[in-house]
Amino acid sequence: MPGPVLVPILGDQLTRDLASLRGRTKDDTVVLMMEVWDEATYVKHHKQKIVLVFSAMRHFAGELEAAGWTVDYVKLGDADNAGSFTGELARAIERHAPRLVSVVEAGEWRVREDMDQWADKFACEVEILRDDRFVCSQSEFEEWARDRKDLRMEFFYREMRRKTGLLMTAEGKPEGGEWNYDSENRKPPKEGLSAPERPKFEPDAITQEVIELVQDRFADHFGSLERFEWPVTRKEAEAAADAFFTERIECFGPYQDAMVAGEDDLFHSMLSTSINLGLLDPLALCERAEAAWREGKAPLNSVEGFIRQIIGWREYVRGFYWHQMPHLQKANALNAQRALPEFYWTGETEMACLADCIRSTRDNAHAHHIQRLMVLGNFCLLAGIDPRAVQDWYLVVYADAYEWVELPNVAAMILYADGGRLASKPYAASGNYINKMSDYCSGCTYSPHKKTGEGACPFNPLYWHFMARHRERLESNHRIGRIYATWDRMGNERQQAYLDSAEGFLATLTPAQHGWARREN
Ligand code: FAD
Ligand code: DLZ
Ligand code: SF4
Repeated sequence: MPGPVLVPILGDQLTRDLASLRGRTKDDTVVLMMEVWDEATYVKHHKQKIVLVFSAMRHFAGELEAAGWTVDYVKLGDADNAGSFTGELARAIERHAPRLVSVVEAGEWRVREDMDQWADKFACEVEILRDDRFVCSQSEFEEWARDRKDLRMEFFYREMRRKTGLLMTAEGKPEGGEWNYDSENRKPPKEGLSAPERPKFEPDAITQEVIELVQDRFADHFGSLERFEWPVTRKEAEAAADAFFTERIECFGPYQDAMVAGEDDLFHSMLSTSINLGLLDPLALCERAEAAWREGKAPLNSVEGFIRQIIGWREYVRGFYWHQMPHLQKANALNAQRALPEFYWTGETEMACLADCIRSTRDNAHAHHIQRLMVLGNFCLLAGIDPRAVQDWYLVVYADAYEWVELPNVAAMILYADGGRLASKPYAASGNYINKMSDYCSGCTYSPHKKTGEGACPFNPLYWHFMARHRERLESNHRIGRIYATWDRMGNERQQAYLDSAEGFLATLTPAQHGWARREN
């Protein structure tokens, strides 16, 4: 009798519509799910991320079993757990003598490199299937990127709109006449701006068991486990999506870039953890957003903004990741060498904006996009923090972090470490931007209006320090080069005051002491 088909399902592939399950028969298939030490520790993930992934895996395995599938589930604490996907697959092959191993390609380079060895390593046949949960295949992205010097998201996004038909007229034009409604978005927060509370999901017995495991085995990892409120099943994720589409999408567009102290979610969907795990289908979410607009339940600027984040940015960074790997991990076009400051782990800084973003990161394993980009990221860019240290930090601290999405956002979007393949200019900003888009500055020791010296917002001198040290590279950039006319007009004394203030501030930074960094293989 030929053996069954063995279908390994990784922790971020939690959907019954996975290519490796589709078309399989239940009596001829063994699903393999593995909690392994390697994945839980290749960086010291935030405790909530480990709880999220293990709990979602355990719930998904239970749902498959209830639907009649045979699931071989290896828990972290099982005796003889080999600690790695390859080691666990070897043991499962011994147990089940499968005729075929059928797996969907891993999202991350690190895991895919291991997976590519499986066919040679094991005696049975191994097939690696394309992950068709993404709208754009890698070959399509490569085709689009071929011969393009700059890989701008906006043009890629228009291709995805045409491909999916989302927000397109019968004549093939963008609905409303524009591809993008950013001019109606990007509103600063009104005084007292606050959003309806999103649904919070109480840990059930399965999640509670994982929380105890994480408290026991991962006590030295970053982050708080006081609250754990993430959806861990498809049903919960759908309830989270329902709440977004009924209560928050209307203001999503206008306040996409706003920041309010203590308002950790604002009008963001908070769906990235569920989308990345496989609990929600990204295209179905976009279709739902479009339907809300067509039914008059949500404005076009919000709906277009949401769809752009998903079939634009999300698809684009994934294509960019595979297009630029493995060298993207080491890219450092601006030669940034400074150590990450200790306060990125402790939140102990007098800069109110950074303190609030780090608090939210620690408490929720989440910060919203503009906090990641224009506060946390902007600081690392201006201060010249080593990209590897910044990458590791972002990979550790967010519950939605996987390298395929984290790395392009960090290396290329915030740090310009790719030299401008992704962004047409560095996202560099002074305190003025943060003051305009948030209420942080009113509660800060520093003043955004003071440019240099005691009490000046550190982003102000750091901004000019950054511009001055990268003049050679940036002066010819048509989107930012004009800033040097302002710098030149300042005269030596003022310029020196900026540079001295920045140097003085940088000298106060304590380098991170913790051993949070990526484990060396
Ligand atoms: P919303 O604001 O509601 O947006 C809707 C969806 O669009 C998100 O759920 C997400 O799937 C997608 N999206 C939005 N922006 C991006 C983007 N820039 N790249 C890819 N997808 C996007 N997102 C991750 O999923 N994992 C990461 O590790 C991650 N790291 C980031 C690091 C940096 C430096 C920056 C600037 C952004 C990063 N993002 C990452 C993108 C974005 O910040 C998060 O997707 C978003 O904050 C998740 O919250 P939300 O679901 O409420 O998003
Ligand atoms: C993030 C994560 C963690 C912490 N642990 C596991 C695990 O033990 N088993 C598993 O299958 N997946 C885990 N994941 C998600 C994987 O890291 C993710 O599937 C791969 O990185 C994708 O390449
Ligand atoms: Fe942040 Fe500067 Fe505003 Fe303080 S003054 S909150 S450091 S931008």
